[in-house]
Amino acid sequence: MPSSLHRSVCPYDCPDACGLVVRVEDGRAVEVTGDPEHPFTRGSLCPKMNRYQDTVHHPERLTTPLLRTGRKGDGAFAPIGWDEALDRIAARWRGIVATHGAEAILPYSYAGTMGLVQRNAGHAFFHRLGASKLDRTICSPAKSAGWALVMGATPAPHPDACAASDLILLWGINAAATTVHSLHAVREAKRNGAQVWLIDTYDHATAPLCDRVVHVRPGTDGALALGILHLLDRLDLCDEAFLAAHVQGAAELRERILPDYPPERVEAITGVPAATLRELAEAYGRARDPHLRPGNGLSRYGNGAMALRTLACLPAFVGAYAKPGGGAFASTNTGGAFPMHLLEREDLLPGPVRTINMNQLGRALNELQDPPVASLYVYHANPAVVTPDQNAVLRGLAREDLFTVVHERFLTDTALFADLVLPATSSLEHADLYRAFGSYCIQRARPVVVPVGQSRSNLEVFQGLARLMGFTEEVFSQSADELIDALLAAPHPWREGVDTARLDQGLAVELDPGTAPGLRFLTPSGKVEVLNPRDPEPLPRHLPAHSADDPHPLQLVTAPAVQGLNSTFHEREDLRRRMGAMTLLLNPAEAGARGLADGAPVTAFNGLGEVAFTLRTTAKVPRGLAVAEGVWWRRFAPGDRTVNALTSQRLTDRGGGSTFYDNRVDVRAGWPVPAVRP
Ligand SMILES: Nc1nc2c(c(=O)[nH]1)N[C@H]1C(S)=C(S)[C@@H](COP(=O)(O)OP(=O)(O)OC[C@H]3O[C@@H](n4cnc5c(=O)[nH]c(N)nc54)[C@H](O)[C@@H]3O)O[C@H]1N2
Ligand SMILES: Nc1nc2c(c(=O)[nH]1)N[C@H]1C(S)=C(S)[C@@H](COP(=O)(O)OP(=O)(O)OC[C@H]3O[C@@H](n4cnc5c(=O)[nH]c(N)nc54)[C@H](O)[C@@H]3O)O[C@H]1N2
Ligand code: SF4
Ligand SMILES: [Mo]
Repeated sequence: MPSSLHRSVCPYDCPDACGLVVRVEDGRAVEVTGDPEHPFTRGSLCPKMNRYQDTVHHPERLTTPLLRTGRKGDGAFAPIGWDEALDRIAARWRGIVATHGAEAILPYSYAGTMGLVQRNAGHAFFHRLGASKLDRTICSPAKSAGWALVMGATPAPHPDACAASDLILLWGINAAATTVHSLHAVREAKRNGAQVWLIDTYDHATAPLCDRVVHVRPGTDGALALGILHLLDRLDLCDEAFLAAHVQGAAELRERILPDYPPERVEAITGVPAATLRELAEAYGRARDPHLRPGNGLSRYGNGAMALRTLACLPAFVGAYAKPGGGAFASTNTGGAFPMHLLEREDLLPGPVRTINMNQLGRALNELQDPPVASLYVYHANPAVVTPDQNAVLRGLAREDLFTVVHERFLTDTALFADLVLPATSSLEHADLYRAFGSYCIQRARPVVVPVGQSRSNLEVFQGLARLMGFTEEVFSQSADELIDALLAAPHPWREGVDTARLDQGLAVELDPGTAPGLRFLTPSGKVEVLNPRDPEPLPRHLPAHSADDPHPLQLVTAPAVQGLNSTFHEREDLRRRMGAMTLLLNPAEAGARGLADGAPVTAFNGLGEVAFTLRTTAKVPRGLAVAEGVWWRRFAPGDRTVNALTSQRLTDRGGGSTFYDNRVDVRAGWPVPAVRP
């Protein structure tokens, strides 16, 4: 069989944005491997993407538009044509606009695909329509906000810089699951003798790679960082010259805040023994090039932005921001290198419209008035399972008067509630421009197979709807390639040296943000702002998490799974098999105290809901903690609900972010009698 090789990009919401090599035979992708020429991927993929062809050509891919024929949520649909589907949407929306105004229409999307064009394809349309805006804050805005309060717009170092470090702190990050390729440089550092510490809530897949694992009580990292700073100060391990020249507010932090965080008090807050804290502070203070890699986990708390802000102070006190392998890597803001306004088109808004925080979809669907949410349009997102407070979300999705459209590749839990389901292309079937947030790579992808069935890309669907709604602006008729060309045509300093010929051939190229370690801090003062005079809280301190006074005995950490990516990949039987059952991990002592044994059916519950799990007892999880890995589809769960029935709609201290890990539960034996759906 004649076969051909094509370059593409992993489209998923993962920092690595890997380069792919796709073998195509007879119009079908038959093999997907990591691109050896991609500087970050280096020829290897994670377990999820190794058989991407099985997702692309999965027998359950949606192939035609579907019209609901049963009750909401039942999943009874009949195929219809595209013209009829789009006509129905346009007609319903015209009616809603006439009755309630366009703000009664709410788009809901996040990051099913990270390509700049397809991900943002709905913005121009919904702005032109005057629909409610969606605040897309489900992931890590608190991390970004907290970091920026100290570091401003200072770019992260090159991701491989930490290979020159002698001490790496992986802080609240399961890199072996969530950013596999960042470990190339970590392993290189280890080969050169570096120590790697993990500061996390439990021993996950990354723990075996680390020399030391420190368990911190969830939501208390701010206190831990302040405890380290207290000891650095007391042990005379600070870089006074760096502090004097490049840091604003070190003296104020030392005077007003650090005295409150002696080791004994920090131990009481964080659960980290004072002796361990001292070892950690000494290791950090004495290292030549200490490197800090904070994940997103610790920011998904009521105090999440403040926690990150406190962490960002650590490298300042030891002068690590100026050292070649040192400093900190939060994420790369590569999106900033493109004129996103060309896609977003806020200028098309007819006037001011309301903004709805995506984490509070449950409240929006059930409680908003003047106008209510009369129509929900979901694309590349799966809110029925990924969004907090699942019971509220499902109750909202079940409203018979809510007109819901879902554009998807699979009949997800959200699609089951749609009035109309539209089939979406996969990344191998459409063009896009990708950028990473864990490296500085950008890459252009062209379609390598024709669309499966009658599936259409996000851009095509919005352009079809725009025609029916009578929108005539040029952005509604530009092809994906034209939009990509426009994004690349606008000059940006980070792209000045980029080899455009390589980019055009589909190869990855690296942006140059000028990140060599230096003393250039892109903050208003030009210094690292330990004291930020523009924030109502000018200095970092430890704030309690939301759940600190919830009487349920176990903190629930709802961490990422190795074999899934949020709710993506659950279509794949091979990966599901490797994941096994939907489990709740508990320390054997916590299980024993409740008379529960490994493998038992259990129910975790709190004031928001109850969820059935299979119990796994493991010493990898400390006492006081329950861990649920992955965001499961309801049909593969032992009960009718998945983990987000236990997480709340409360927001972070800054950035309006999700608080997925800031919840408490208790656990009892048995599974609940199946509830009536939804
Ligand atoms: N395999 C896989 N890869 C993924 C994803 C996935 O679901 N699966 N998701 C993708 C997405 S959307 C994102 S945003 C990134 C996220 O990737 P990361 O940046 O790694 O962040 P998280 O995975 O959310 O959090 C990682 C860790 O935070 C820990 N943690 C939770 N609370 C605390 C705390 O209070 N303190 C400390 N120190 N640690 C805490 C958890 O135990 C968990 O191990 O990964 C992406 N890649
Ligand atoms: N409890 C708990 N909940 C979490 C998290 C957690 O750690 N714990 N993580 C949170 C995080 S970090 C994030 S980022 C969110 C992610 O939430 P979502 O962005 O909703 O991500 P996914 O669950 O991956 O769902 C994406 C969907 O997009 C579809 N899709 C893929 N490509 C395309 C396309 O080109 N077009 C269209 N129309 N559809 C496409 C896929 O089939 C998939 O069903 O989940 C959050 N939810
Ligand atoms: S590591 Fe991330 S970017 Fe790379 S293939 Fe896996 S999911 Fe995609
Ligand atoms: Mo995310």
